Amino acid sequence: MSDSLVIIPTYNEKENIERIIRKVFSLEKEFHILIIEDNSPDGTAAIVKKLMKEFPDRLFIEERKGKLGLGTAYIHGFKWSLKHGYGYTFEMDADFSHNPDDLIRLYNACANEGGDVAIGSRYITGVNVVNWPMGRVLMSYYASAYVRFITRMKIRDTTAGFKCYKRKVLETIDLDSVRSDGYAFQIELTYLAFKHGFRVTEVPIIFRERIHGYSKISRKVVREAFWITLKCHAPWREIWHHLPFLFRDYDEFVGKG
Ligand SMILES: Nc1nc2c(ncn2[C@@H]2O[C@H](COP(=O)(O)OP(=O)(O)OP(=O)(O)O)[C@@H](O)[C@H]2O)c(=O)[nH]1
Ligand SMILES: [Mg+2]
Repeated sequence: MSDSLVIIPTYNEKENIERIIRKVFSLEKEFHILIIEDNSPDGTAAIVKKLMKEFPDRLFIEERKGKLGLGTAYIHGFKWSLKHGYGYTFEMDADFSHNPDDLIRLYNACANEGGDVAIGSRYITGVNVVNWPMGRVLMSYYASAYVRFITRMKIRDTTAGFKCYKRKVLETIDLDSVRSDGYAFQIELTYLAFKHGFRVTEVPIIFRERIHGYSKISRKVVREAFWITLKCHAPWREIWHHLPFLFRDYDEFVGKG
């Protein structure tokens, strides 16, 4: 039995999925993997199921009917992890943007160095992003600066999707209240941990653009991140209640809550 579960959401990752699974299982620490598969048309699920025969007690899959988004995929995975008794739950992309070797550093940050949430951070020592177009680097960097400004969290990389959560964090957060997706989901979860007084630490990582497969990020995901950040911090909520015409997207992405 391992104390650590790595959740990997997948949508059309047939070029990456087998390699990433084998890489995680080759690490010196034992990790289990849960794939949250959204009925990828490219047959990702079949590859996972074939590998489950080779790794019956370490590799698991949860299949959903269609592409339901990253946020709900992780919430589903978090609940699964709590139910199955894991002490440490990780978020990781399937596309090798996150180096699986860094799982051990994230684990140590929580298990041995006092963190409750560990974030694999691109922006601690300058900008550690390889092969991203400049526009994307700037967007991500300034998105984090924006989130820092609004929420007052002292975190350099707030949209990162490479993370470790201690069990007590996922037990404390009301997972059913989280409704955001994509980057906003990462911001919201980090903010909720911070608000509950958990210690959020950052571990420097190098992030690489995917080589195989294609990106699923959309413009909606970016806009949503903007609104969810405002929603996180109450004084700003007051301001936008008085300017409804400026925030036409609010209801669509955040709702009235
Ligand atoms: N289950 C599930 N997984 C998803 C969904 N959208 C994206 N993913 C997975 O989430 C991870 C991150 O998605 P990416 O498309 O790489 O998004 P990104 O990293 O912001 O974009 P790139 O940097 O261009 O790769 C990958 O493992 C995807 O397969 C979804 O709707 N459902
Ligand atoms: Mg990616």
